[in-house]
Amino acid sequence: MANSKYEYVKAFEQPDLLLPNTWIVVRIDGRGFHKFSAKYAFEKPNDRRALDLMNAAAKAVMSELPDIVIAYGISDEYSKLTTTIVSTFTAHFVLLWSSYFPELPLSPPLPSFDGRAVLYPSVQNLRDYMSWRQVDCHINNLYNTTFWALIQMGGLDAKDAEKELAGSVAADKNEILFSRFNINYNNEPDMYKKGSVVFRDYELVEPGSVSEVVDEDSAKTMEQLELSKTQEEKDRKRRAKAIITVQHVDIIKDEFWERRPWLLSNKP
Ligand code: DGT
Ligand code: MG
Ligand code: MG
Ligand code: MG
Ligand code: MG
Repeated sequence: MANSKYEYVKAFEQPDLLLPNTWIVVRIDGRGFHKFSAKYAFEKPNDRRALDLMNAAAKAVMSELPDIVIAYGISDEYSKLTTTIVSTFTAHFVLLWSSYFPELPLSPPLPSFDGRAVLYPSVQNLRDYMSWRQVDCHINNLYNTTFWALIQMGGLDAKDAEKELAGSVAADKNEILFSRFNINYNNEPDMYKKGSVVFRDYELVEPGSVSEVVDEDSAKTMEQLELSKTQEEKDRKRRAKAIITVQHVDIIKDEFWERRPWLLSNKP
């Protein structure tokens, strides 16, 4: 293409580098979803359809981008590892909207998401990040469940409900739910209490076939490098074919990760 006097603007494109050997977390969050959820009258505090739609969009993104290892979602946010593109999520969210809200056609302002990439250099950092999101999910959901019970079942207005909960600890909220509204928080849906984890569940397809993970290329001959490239390609294909599952389980304890060694096995 011919040069033009305008071409200098290309120099403004700065390299946007992430670091090798780190876990890339891309956190996606609905923009202005406070208003958006009011516009479409999402049920409070949790709207099953809205959360199912978020999960469906996350699943679609993972099928399209096989490099993504795991995704975790709560409320209007979704955390994804590796080079996800927010727009893929948004595109699927919009495409799938009518399956979850058949009675409510979308109209402007349309849903959009912001995304930020954060690099975590160790498995411990990454696990702590995931734990942080799940703890947040628990704290927020216990608060919101109690807050909305006080309003919807207890007849309080928002201000009084907020006052009632000021300074309360988890045990107080459990007690309010149980003694006043006969709600045992433990019996609330796991999706609301624990959020949603999206990952490839190889156990469901080919048990035991995922253990050989390509190790560091550094000390290898060219031939071995060729081989590991093919292996990498194979891994990629297998990931693309694997079943993607959405589960509402504890990701803070070791058990989740120990049972699924393929999730964290290819980095230091
Ligand atoms: P932002 O992210 O700065 O653009 O602003 P927002 O308004 O998206 O705020 P954020 O992300 O801190 O909070 C998420 C909002 O979405 C919050 O107002 C609650 C709402 N939301 C998320 N999930 C549900 C749901 O299932 N039901 C209802 N009613 N609201 C929800
Ligand atoms: Mg935000
Ligand atoms: Mg938001
Ligand atoms: Mg949010
Ligand atoms: Mg491009």
